[in-house]
Amino acid sequence: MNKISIIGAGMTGATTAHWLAERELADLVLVDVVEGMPQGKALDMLEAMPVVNKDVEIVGSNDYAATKGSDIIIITAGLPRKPGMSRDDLLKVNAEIVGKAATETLKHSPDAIFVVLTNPLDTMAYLAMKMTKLPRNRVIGQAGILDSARMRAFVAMETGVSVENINCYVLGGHGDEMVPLTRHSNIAGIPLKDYIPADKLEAILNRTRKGGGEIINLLKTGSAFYAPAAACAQMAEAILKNKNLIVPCAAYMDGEYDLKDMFFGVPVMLGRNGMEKIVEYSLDEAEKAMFEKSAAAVKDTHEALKKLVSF
Ligand code: TXD
Repeated sequence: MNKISIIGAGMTGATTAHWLAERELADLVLVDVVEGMPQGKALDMLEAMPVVNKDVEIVGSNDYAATKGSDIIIITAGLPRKPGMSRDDLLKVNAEIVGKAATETLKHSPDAIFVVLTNPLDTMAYLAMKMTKLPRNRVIGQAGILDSARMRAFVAMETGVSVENINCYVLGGHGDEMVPLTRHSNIAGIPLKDYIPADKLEAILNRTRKGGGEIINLLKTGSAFYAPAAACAQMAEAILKNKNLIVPCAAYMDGEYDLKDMFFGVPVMLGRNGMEKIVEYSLDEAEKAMFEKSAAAVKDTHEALKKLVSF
Protein backbone atom coordinates (compact mmCIF):
# COMPACT_ATOMS: atom_id res chain seq x y z
CA MET A 1 0.00 0.00 0.00
CA ASN A 2 1.22 3.50 -0.74
CA LYS A 3 1.64 5.92 2.12
CA ILE A 4 0.65 9.57 2.27
CA SER A 5 1.48 11.80 5.22
CA ILE A 6 -0.33 15.04 5.84
CA ILE A 7 1.41 17.65 7.96
CA GLY A 8 -1.15 19.90 9.60
CA ALA A 9 -4.31 18.05 10.60
CA GLY A 10 -6.50 21.16 10.62
CA MET A 11 -9.47 21.78 8.36
CA THR A 12 -7.70 21.29 5.03
CA GLY A 13 -5.34 18.54 6.18
CA ALA A 14 -8.01 16.38 7.81
CA THR A 15 -10.44 16.90 4.93
CA THR A 16 -7.73 15.88 2.47
CA ALA A 17 -7.31 12.69 4.48
CA HIS A 18 -11.06 12.14 4.25
CA TRP A 19 -11.15 12.48 0.45
CA LEU A 20 -8.06 10.25 0.17
CA ALA A 21 -9.43 7.56 2.48
CA GLU A 22 -12.57 7.30 0.35
CA ARG A 23 -10.32 6.63 -2.64
CA GLU A 24 -8.52 3.73 -0.82
CA LEU A 25 -5.38 5.06 -2.42
CA ALA A 26 -2.86 4.92 0.41
CA ASP A 27 -2.38 4.45 4.12
CA LEU A 28 -2.52 7.82 5.80
CA VAL A 29 -0.67 9.64 8.55
CA LEU A 30 -1.86 12.89 10.09
CA VAL A 31 0.72 14.98 11.94
CA ASP A 32 0.01 18.10 13.96
CA VAL A 33 1.57 19.99 16.86
CA VAL A 34 -1.68 19.92 18.85
CA GLU A 35 -1.55 16.97 21.23
CA GLY A 36 -4.25 14.35 20.74
CA MET A 37 -5.94 16.12 17.83
CA PRO A 38 -4.33 14.23 14.92
CA GLN A 39 -4.67 10.98 16.89
CA GLY A 40 -8.35 11.68 17.53
CA LYS A 41 -9.18 12.66 13.96
CA ALA A 42 -7.24 9.69 12.57
CA LEU A 43 -8.99 7.21 14.88
CA ASP A 44 -12.41 8.69 14.10
CA MET A 45 -11.74 8.41 10.37
CA LEU A 46 -10.37 4.88 10.77
CA GLU A 47 -13.58 3.91 12.52
CA ALA A 48 -15.52 5.13 9.49
CA MET A 49 -13.68 2.76 7.15
CA PRO A 50 -15.81 -0.33 7.94
CA VAL A 51 -18.91 1.70 7.05
CA VAL A 52 -17.56 2.71 3.65
CA ASN A 53 -15.79 -0.64 3.13
CA LYS A 54 -12.30 0.72 2.63
CA ASP A 55 -9.17 -0.92 3.98
CA VAL A 56 -7.05 2.05 4.86
CA GLU A 57 -4.76 2.48 7.84
CA ILE A 58 -5.03 5.97 9.34
CA VAL A 59 -2.66 7.06 12.07
CA GLY A 60 -2.33 10.35 13.92
CA SER A 61 0.85 11.59 15.56
CA ASN A 62 2.73 14.58 16.93
CA ASP A 63 5.98 13.08 15.73
CA TYR A 64 7.43 13.35 12.23
CA ALA A 65 8.90 9.84 12.66
CA ALA A 66 5.40 8.46 11.99
CA THR A 67 5.70 9.68 8.40
CA LYS A 68 8.58 7.26 7.64
CA GLY A 69 8.55 5.82 4.13
CA SER A 70 5.87 8.11 2.69
CA ASP A 71 5.37 8.32 -1.06
CA ILE A 72 3.76 11.73 -0.77
CA ILE A 73 4.00 14.40 1.93
CA ILE A 74 1.24 16.99 1.90
CA ILE A 75 1.99 20.16 3.86
CA THR A 76 -0.99 22.14 5.13
CA ALA A 77 0.57 23.18 8.44
CA GLY A 78 0.48 26.85 9.22
CA LEU A 79 -1.12 29.62 11.15
CA PRO A 80 -3.79 32.00 9.93
CA ARG A 81 -3.12 35.74 10.19
CA LYS A 82 -4.04 37.00 13.66
CA PRO A 83 -5.11 40.53 14.57
CA GLY A 84 -2.08 42.85 14.65
CA MET A 85 0.00 40.47 12.55
CA SER A 86 1.47 41.87 9.35
CA ARG A 87 1.78 39.81 6.17
CA ASP A 88 5.52 39.65 6.77
CA ASP A 89 4.98 38.38 10.32
CA LEU A 90 2.76 35.63 8.95
CA LEU A 91 5.26 34.90 6.22
CA LYS A 92 8.00 34.41 8.79
CA VAL A 93 5.91 32.19 11.07
CA ASN A 94 4.63 29.99 8.25
CA ALA A 95 8.08 29.82 6.66
CA GLU A 96 9.44 28.37 9.88
CA ILE A 97 6.61 25.85 10.09
CA VAL A 98 6.74 24.79 6.43
CA GLY A 99 10.55 24.77 6.29
CA LYS A 100 10.77 22.51 9.32
CA ALA A 101 7.93 20.25 8.13
CA ALA A 102 9.62 19.77 4.74
CA THR A 103 13.17 19.17 5.97
CA GLU A 104 12.14 16.93 8.88
CA THR A 105 9.81 14.74 6.85
CA LEU A 106 12.36 14.41 4.05
CA LYS A 107 14.72 12.74 6.54
CA HIS A 108 12.14 10.00 7.09
CA SER A 109 10.96 9.77 3.47
CA PRO A 110 13.91 10.50 1.20
CA ASP A 111 11.95 9.60 -1.96
CA ALA A 112 8.73 11.47 -1.22
CA ILE A 113 7.01 13.95 -3.48
CA PHE A 114 5.91 17.12 -1.69
CA VAL A 115 2.59 18.85 -2.22
CA VAL A 116 2.39 22.22 -0.47
CA LEU A 117 -0.84 24.05 0.42
CA THR A 118 0.13 26.50 3.16
CA ASN A 119 -0.25 30.16 2.21
CA PRO A 120 1.19 32.29 0.78
CA LEU A 121 1.13 29.26 -1.50
CA ASP A 122 3.60 30.00 -4.28
CA THR A 123 6.18 31.29 -1.82
CA MET A 124 5.77 28.40 0.64
CA ALA A 125 6.29 25.92 -2.21
CA TYR A 126 9.39 27.90 -3.23
CA LEU A 127 10.67 27.75 0.34
CA ALA A 128 10.02 23.99 0.62
CA MET A 129 12.02 23.38 -2.54
CA LYS A 130 14.90 25.62 -1.50
CA MET A 131 15.09 24.21 2.04
CA THR A 132 14.98 20.56 0.94
CA LYS A 133 17.17 21.19 -2.12
CA LEU A 134 15.00 18.71 -3.99
CA PRO A 135 14.76 18.70 -7.78
CA ARG A 136 11.81 20.72 -8.98
CA ASN A 137 9.72 17.73 -10.07
CA ARG A 138 9.35 16.73 -6.42
CA VAL A 139 7.81 19.91 -5.01
CA ILE A 140 4.42 21.09 -6.28
CA GLY A 141 1.97 23.64 -4.91
CA GLN A 142 -1.81 23.30 -4.94
CA ALA A 143 -3.81 26.30 -6.06
CA GLY A 144 -4.84 26.11 -9.70
CA ILE A 145 -7.09 23.05 -9.45
CA LEU A 146 -9.05 24.85 -6.74
CA ASP A 147 -9.29 28.17 -8.58
CA SER A 148 -10.27 26.35 -11.79
CA ALA A 149 -12.82 24.22 -9.96
CA ARG A 150 -14.43 27.37 -8.58
CA MET A 151 -14.72 28.78 -12.07
CA ARG A 152 -16.13 25.46 -13.33
CA ALA A 153 -18.70 25.46 -10.52
CA PHE A 154 -19.80 29.01 -11.36
CA VAL A 155 -20.06 28.18 -15.08
CA ALA A 156 -22.18 25.14 -14.20
CA MET A 157 -24.42 27.30 -11.99
CA GLU A 158 -24.85 29.81 -14.81
CA THR A 159 -25.48 27.34 -17.65
CA GLY A 160 -27.02 24.33 -15.96
CA VAL A 161 -24.52 22.10 -17.80
CA SER A 162 -22.83 19.19 -16.02
CA VAL A 163 -19.52 20.08 -14.39
CA GLU A 164 -18.10 17.10 -16.33
CA ASN A 165 -18.53 19.08 -19.55
CA ILE A 166 -16.91 22.21 -18.21
CA ASN A 167 -13.18 22.76 -18.62
CA CYS A 168 -11.67 25.90 -17.12
CA TYR A 169 -8.07 26.86 -16.61
CA VAL A 170 -7.07 29.39 -14.01
CA LEU A 171 -3.33 29.98 -13.90
CA GLY A 172 -0.93 32.44 -12.29
CA GLY A 173 -0.22 33.14 -8.66
CA HIS A 174 -2.67 32.05 -5.96
CA GLY A 175 -4.04 35.48 -5.13
CA ASP A 176 -6.15 38.31 -6.44
CA GLU A 177 -4.02 38.48 -9.59
CA MET A 178 -4.82 34.91 -10.68
CA VAL A 179 -5.25 34.49 -14.44
CA PRO A 180 -8.46 32.83 -15.70
CA LEU A 181 -7.78 31.77 -19.30
CA THR A 182 -11.21 32.12 -20.90
CA ARG A 183 -9.87 31.53 -24.41
CA HIS A 184 -8.67 28.07 -23.36
CA SER A 185 -11.78 27.27 -21.31
CA ASN A 186 -14.80 25.55 -22.85
CA ILE A 187 -18.10 23.75 -22.41
CA ALA A 188 -17.98 20.41 -24.24
CA GLY A 189 -15.43 21.93 -26.60
CA ILE A 190 -17.40 25.12 -27.23
CA PRO A 191 -15.38 28.19 -26.18
CA LEU A 192 -16.87 29.83 -23.07
CA LYS A 193 -17.12 33.15 -24.89
CA ASP A 194 -19.47 31.55 -27.45
CA TYR A 195 -21.68 29.98 -24.80
CA ILE A 196 -22.01 32.64 -22.13
CA PRO A 197 -22.88 36.34 -22.68
CA ALA A 198 -19.92 38.65 -22.06
CA ASP A 199 -21.35 40.34 -18.95
CA LYS A 200 -22.22 37.00 -17.34
CA LEU A 201 -18.76 35.66 -18.13
CA GLU A 202 -17.12 38.73 -16.62
CA ALA A 203 -19.16 38.23 -13.44
CA ILE A 204 -17.99 34.60 -13.28
CA LEU A 205 -14.36 35.67 -13.62
CA ASN A 206 -14.74 38.24 -10.86
CA ARG A 207 -16.40 35.76 -8.55
CA THR A 208 -13.61 33.25 -9.28
CA ARG A 209 -10.91 35.78 -8.42
CA LYS A 210 -12.65 36.53 -5.13
CA GLY A 211 -13.66 32.91 -4.50
CA GLY A 212 -11.47 32.43 -1.44
CA GLY A 213 -12.68 35.66 0.16
CA GLU A 214 -16.32 34.77 -0.47
CA ILE A 215 -15.96 31.63 1.63
CA ILE A 216 -14.00 33.42 4.38
CA ASN A 217 -16.76 36.04 4.63
CA LEU A 218 -19.41 33.37 4.97
CA LEU A 219 -17.53 31.19 7.44
CA LYS A 220 -16.39 34.13 9.61
CA THR A 221 -13.69 31.89 11.12
CA GLY A 222 -11.28 29.97 8.89
CA SER A 223 -11.15 29.56 5.15
CA ALA A 224 -12.22 27.08 2.49
CA PHE A 225 -11.24 23.48 3.00
CA TYR A 226 -13.54 21.04 1.13
CA ALA A 227 -12.55 22.18 -2.33
CA PRO A 228 -8.86 22.75 -1.56
CA ALA A 229 -8.70 19.30 0.01
CA ALA A 230 -10.46 17.69 -2.98
CA ALA A 231 -7.91 19.35 -5.25
CA CYS A 232 -5.10 18.01 -3.15
CA ALA A 233 -6.50 14.48 -3.27
CA GLN A 234 -6.75 14.69 -7.05
CA MET A 235 -3.06 15.61 -7.22
CA ALA A 236 -2.06 12.71 -4.97
CA GLU A 237 -4.11 10.28 -7.04
CA ALA A 238 -2.60 11.51 -10.32
CA ILE A 239 0.89 11.06 -8.87
CA LEU A 240 0.40 7.62 -7.31
CA LYS A 241 -1.46 6.24 -10.33
CA ASN A 242 1.07 7.80 -12.71
CA LYS A 243 -1.81 9.29 -14.68
CA ASN A 244 0.08 12.04 -16.54
CA LEU A 245 -2.87 14.26 -15.71
CA ILE A 246 -2.56 17.87 -16.88
CA VAL A 247 -3.88 20.23 -14.22
CA PRO A 248 -2.95 23.74 -13.11
CA CYS A 249 -0.48 23.60 -10.22
CA ALA A 250 2.22 25.82 -8.80
CA ALA A 251 5.55 24.69 -10.22
CA TYR A 252 9.11 25.94 -10.14
CA MET A 253 9.72 27.93 -13.29
CA ASP A 254 12.99 27.57 -15.09
CA GLY A 255 12.44 29.63 -18.20
CA GLU A 256 8.93 28.44 -19.06
CA TYR A 257 6.57 31.33 -19.83
CA ASP A 258 9.72 33.51 -19.61
CA LEU A 259 9.78 33.07 -15.81
CA LYS A 260 12.75 31.94 -13.77
CA ASP A 261 13.50 31.00 -10.14
CA MET A 262 9.95 31.28 -8.86
CA PHE A 263 6.84 29.20 -8.29
CA PHE A 264 3.85 30.01 -10.47
CA GLY A 265 0.53 28.46 -11.45
CA VAL A 266 0.84 26.76 -14.83
CA PRO A 267 -0.52 23.61 -16.49
CA VAL A 268 1.52 20.74 -15.12
CA MET A 269 1.58 17.06 -16.05
CA LEU A 270 1.37 15.00 -12.86
CA GLY A 271 2.76 11.46 -12.82
CA ARG A 272 4.79 9.14 -10.62
CA ASN A 273 7.74 11.53 -10.66
CA GLY A 274 5.54 14.39 -9.47
CA MET A 275 5.77 17.31 -11.85
CA GLU A 276 6.59 15.43 -15.06
CA LYS A 277 6.54 18.55 -17.17
CA ILE A 278 5.16 22.03 -17.57
CA VAL A 279 2.81 22.49 -20.49
CA GLU A 280 3.09 25.80 -22.30
CA TYR A 281 -0.05 27.38 -23.73
CA SER A 282 0.27 29.96 -26.44
CA LEU A 283 -0.77 33.26 -24.90
CA ASP A 284 -2.01 36.36 -26.67
CA GLU A 285 -0.87 39.85 -25.66
CA ALA A 286 -3.67 40.44 -23.14
CA GLU A 287 -3.04 37.07 -21.48
CA LYS A 288 0.71 37.74 -21.38
CA ALA A 289 0.04 41.07 -19.65
CA MET A 290 -2.11 39.32 -17.00
CA PHE A 291 0.62 36.71 -16.52
CA GLU A 292 3.25 39.40 -16.00
CA LYS A 293 1.15 41.27 -13.46
CA SER A 294 0.46 38.09 -11.53
CA ALA A 295 4.13 37.03 -11.67
CA ALA A 296 5.21 40.42 -10.31
CA ALA A 297 2.93 39.97 -7.27
CA VAL A 298 4.34 36.50 -6.59
CA LYS A 299 7.91 37.73 -7.01
CA ASP A 300 7.28 40.45 -4.41
CA THR A 301 6.37 37.82 -1.83
CA HIS A 302 9.36 35.67 -2.83
CA GLU A 303 11.59 38.72 -2.27
CA ALA A 304 9.99 39.38 1.13
CA LEU A 305 10.73 35.76 2.07
CA LYS A 306 14.36 36.05 1.01
CA LYS A 307 14.76 39.00 3.39
CA LEU A 308 13.38 36.95 6.29
CA VAL A 309 14.89 33.52 5.70
CA SER A 310 18.23 32.40 4.38
CA PHE A 311 18.47 29.14 2.44
O1 TXD B 1 -5.43 26.36 -2.14
C1 TXD B 1 -4.69 26.51 -1.23
N1 TXD B 1 -3.38 26.49 -1.42
C2 TXD B 1 -5.21 26.70 0.14
C3 TXD B 1 -4.34 27.10 1.17
C4 TXD B 1 -6.56 26.37 0.44
C5 TXD B 1 -6.94 26.23 1.73
C6 TXD B 1 -6.08 26.51 2.85
N2 TXD B 1 -4.83 27.07 2.47
C7 TXD B 1 -3.82 27.31 3.48
O2 TXD B 1 -3.50 26.08 4.12
C8 TXD B 1 -4.25 28.24 4.59
O3 TXD B 1 -4.12 29.58 4.21
C9 TXD B 1 -3.26 27.85 5.66
O4 TXD B 1 -2.00 28.45 5.42
C10 TXD B 1 -3.12 26.33 5.47
C11 TXD B 1 -3.97 25.51 6.40
O5 TXD B 1 -5.30 25.91 6.30
P1 TXD B 1 -6.43 25.25 7.25
O6 TXD B 1 -7.71 25.88 6.91
O7 TXD B 1 -6.32 23.77 7.20
O8 TXD B 1 -5.93 25.79 8.67
P2 TXD B 1 -6.09 25.15 10.10
O9 TXD B 1 -7.40 24.45 10.22
O10 TXD B 1 -5.74 26.21 11.06
O11 TXD B 1 -4.97 24.01 10.14
C12 TXD B 1 -3.61 24.27 10.20
C13 TXD B 1 -3.02 23.25 11.16
C14 TXD B 1 -3.47 23.42 12.61
O12 TXD B 1 -4.11 22.25 13.07
C15 TXD B 1 -2.16 23.69 13.37
O13 TXD B 1 -2.15 23.12 14.67
C16 TXD B 1 -1.18 22.98 12.46
O14 TXD B 1 -1.59 23.34 11.14
N3 TXD B 1 0.21 23.34 12.67
C17 TXD B 1 1.21 22.46 12.55
N4 TXD B 1 1.19 21.15 12.23
C18 TXD B 1 2.37 20.50 12.21
N5 TXD B 1 3.55 21.09 12.46
C19 TXD B 1 3.60 22.40 12.79
N6 TXD B 1 4.78 22.98 13.05
C20 TXD B 1 2.40 23.14 12.85
N7 TXD B 1 2.08 24.42 13.13
C21 TXD B 1 0.75 24.55 13.03
